[in-house]
Amino acid sequence: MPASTARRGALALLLAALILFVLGSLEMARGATHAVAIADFAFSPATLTITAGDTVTWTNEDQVAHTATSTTGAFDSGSLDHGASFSQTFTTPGTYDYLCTPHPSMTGQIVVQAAPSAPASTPAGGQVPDVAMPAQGRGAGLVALGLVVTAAGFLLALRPRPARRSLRR
Ligand SMILES: [Cu+2]
Repeated sequence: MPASTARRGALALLLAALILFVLGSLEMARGATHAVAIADFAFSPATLTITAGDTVTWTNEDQVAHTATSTTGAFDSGSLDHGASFSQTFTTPGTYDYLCTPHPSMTGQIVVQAAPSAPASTPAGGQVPDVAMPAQGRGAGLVALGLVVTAAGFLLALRPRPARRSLRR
């Protein structure tokens, strides 16, 4: 019976869908990454507002070395040469002031806002807040792909197939 072949195909697709769902969920939980350029003896943007769980990556575009050093000891990039980067993930909401150790007049600020809890973040009107969340979007894309693969699995399982000689058992 070709039905067993179809069932195996559907199982394989279901497994693929499961993997996509898991990857998508992980991606959504991981948070976005934001870039801060260190250029012309300044941090750009000087103030960056992110969501808890997001990561900030500083990249030194100047020829001289700079640092991104928290004024409270929360993080320290150490000396960053031209082209070097430093990444820091912020999990605790708050305002994080930082400066460049060799050039203390270079200052910046990371504002970390609490991550909205999923159901509570949707206003009563049912509108999803219009916030750019690259990682969430990518994760949602994977979940959507998982849905499509699941649908394909069902179609494959339900589709009547002509008997095939070599696949018979
Ligand atoms: Cu500097």
